[in-house]
Formats: sequence, C-alpha cells, structure tokens
Amino acid sequence: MICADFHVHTDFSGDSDTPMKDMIERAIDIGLTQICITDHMDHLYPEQYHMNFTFDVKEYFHQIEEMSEYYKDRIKIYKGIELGLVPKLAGWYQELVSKYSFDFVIGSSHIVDDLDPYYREYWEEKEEEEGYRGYFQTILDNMDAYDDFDTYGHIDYIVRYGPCKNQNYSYKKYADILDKILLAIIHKKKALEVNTSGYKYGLEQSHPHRDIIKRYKELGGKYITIGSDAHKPEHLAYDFRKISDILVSLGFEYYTIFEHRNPKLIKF
Ligand code: HSO
Ligand code: ZN
Ligand code: ZN
Ligand code: ZN
Repeated sequence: MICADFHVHTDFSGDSDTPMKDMIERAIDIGLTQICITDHMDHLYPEQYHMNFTFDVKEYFHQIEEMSEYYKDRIKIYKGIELGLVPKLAGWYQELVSKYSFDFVIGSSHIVDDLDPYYREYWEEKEEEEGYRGYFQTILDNMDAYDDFDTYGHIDYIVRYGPCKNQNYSYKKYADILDKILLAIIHKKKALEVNTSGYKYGLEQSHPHRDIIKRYKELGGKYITIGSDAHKPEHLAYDFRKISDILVSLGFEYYTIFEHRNPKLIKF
C-alpha cells in the first residue's frame, strides 16, 4: 500500500482550478495519510502561451499551514513545489528554494528550447525521435546547472505529447541518454520520481516506463518518490495499487517521502 501522494496540484497552479481543501478532503476519503502539495512554479514560462505558472509562495505557505492545522488529526500535509527548470534560471530557483522552508522540491523539465512540447509548434519540422531526445537532453542540462531539488519529475512524460505517443518508444531505443539521466540522478543522490499520470493518459505506462525504473535499480538507484500529478481530486493516487505491485516486483522494498528536505523511507 502507498499512503502518500507526493505530486499534487491545486489552484495555485496555472492549469488547475481545484481548491486545496477539495484535494485534501479527497485524500482523506481515499485513505491517504500523507499528501505533499507541489504546485507549478515555471518562472518566465514563454509568454506566447498566455499561461501564468507562478504563484505567491507566502500565500501558498499560509494556506498549507492553515490546512495542516485544520486537518491535523486526519492527514499530514507537506509543503512542496514543482520547479519548471531551465538552465539559465538556476540562480533564480536557487534563491527561491533557499528563501522558503519547503519539505520537498520536484525538479521538472517542461520547456525545451523556449517551447513547451505540450503545444504542436514544438513538433513541427521535427522527427519524433529528435523531439524526445531534445527533451531528455534538457533534463541533463538542468541537472548540470541546478542541484537544489529532491526528485526529478516524470522524466519521460514527453512521450504523451509526441505524434505517436509511446508506440515507438522503449528504454532500449533511448538507452544511451536515459542511462546518463539515471546515473546523474544517482550520483547527485537524488530520487527518481515515479509519476502515475501516464495511466490516466491511457499510455499504459508510468513516467518513467517500468523498464527505466528497472534500469535505475540495476544501476544502483534506491530512492523513488511516487506521485499522481493530480490536477483534479478524482485523479489523486491514480493507479497507486498498480504501481506498487510493479515496484515491489522490481525488488523495491521502500518508497521515499521528504520532510524538511530529508528523505524518509517507507515500506510498501
Ligand atoms: N506543465 C504542464 C503541461 C502544460 N503545459 C499544461 C501547458 N499547459 C504539465 O502539468
Ligand atoms: Zn500541470
Ligand atoms: Zn510537470
Ligand atoms: Zn506536475
């Protein structure tokens, strides 16, 4: 059983309109004992998309603290954030993270060469493989530039936006660059995020794919954080039973949560 969801969005994120209260009540209803709110902070997200992926962190902390107090006998609530990393913004993110007492920081890649692969434009005049490799390369570049995160988010979620999704995708095809990513995560003593949102997208895989989680273990990876990436209450802890079976079958005995930026191992 997994009783903690460590990747959750609320209406502090530009792409969610779920009040924090609704997310937390759903978490309690489905039996979670711990939840980490990780709203989007994508500083200087490209203007052309007319989205605001930033929020007031002071107000965010205030709201999480209020909820923590109100629900303290029912659920433990952690203060997280999902950073939309870009190498040139490493200093800005570093300052933000050192200014506030987060429990947990997800480093994510959402932008490649000033484009969001969520939109079609990124895929124009590009083979799918080039698009996927470009995304994987940003993960390496972000980890070169920036160190102050706890887990790297959804490392292959790019496959949900490609022309043929994950039909032509496998660990083997991208093993060269995926191994570099996994080794960087391990050398930096960070965690690998296992994000179950792929199942919700009908991809029949988590992010990353099972074969990549398997490879992470072979290479010596130990820390795994687990999150649904829910933007709506009904997606909280999505397919957690399925992913716990997979992780246990791969030989993982523990998953990891973070409190005050320190890892805590929890038995499945
Ligand atoms: N960063 C989002 C993807 C997105 N881009 C939504 C624009 N809108 C992943 O949660
Ligand atoms: Zn989002
Ligand atoms: Zn993300
Ligand atoms: Zn997210």
